[in-house]
Amino acid sequence: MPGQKLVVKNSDGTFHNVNGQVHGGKSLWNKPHEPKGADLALEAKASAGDVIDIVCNVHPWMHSYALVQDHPYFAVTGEDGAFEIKGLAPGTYTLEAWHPTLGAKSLTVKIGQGAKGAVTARFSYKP
Ligand SMILES: [Cu+2]
Repeated sequence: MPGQKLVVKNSDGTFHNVNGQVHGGKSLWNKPHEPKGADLALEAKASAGDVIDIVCNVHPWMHSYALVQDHPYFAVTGEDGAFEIKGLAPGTYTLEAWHPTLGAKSLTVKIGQGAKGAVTARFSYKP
């Protein structure tokens, strides 16, 4: 969320760097992270809706994303694609599913009192 710090841990016995930038834009940080070093608490000067690309330049396969939201209702899917968002009041919501390559999908979801249900967002991909 805007103003929140991003904590990065390095429990590896290997040096990394933490290089973050707003997707396609400004650089936020490029910090060394010593093997088994202290946690880094990085201030993300980003706005709701921004996607932060976080890479390690030592190990190019290390790449993650942080999506900045102006509300606490979000989840990261598991390996099976499942997710859960708790604490929503009854109402109608827009659920946005985001994938770094396939983009975003928006779905309208109605939540009833005490309701628990399932919603599926499908992405298509043509190689
Ligand atoms: Cu690394």
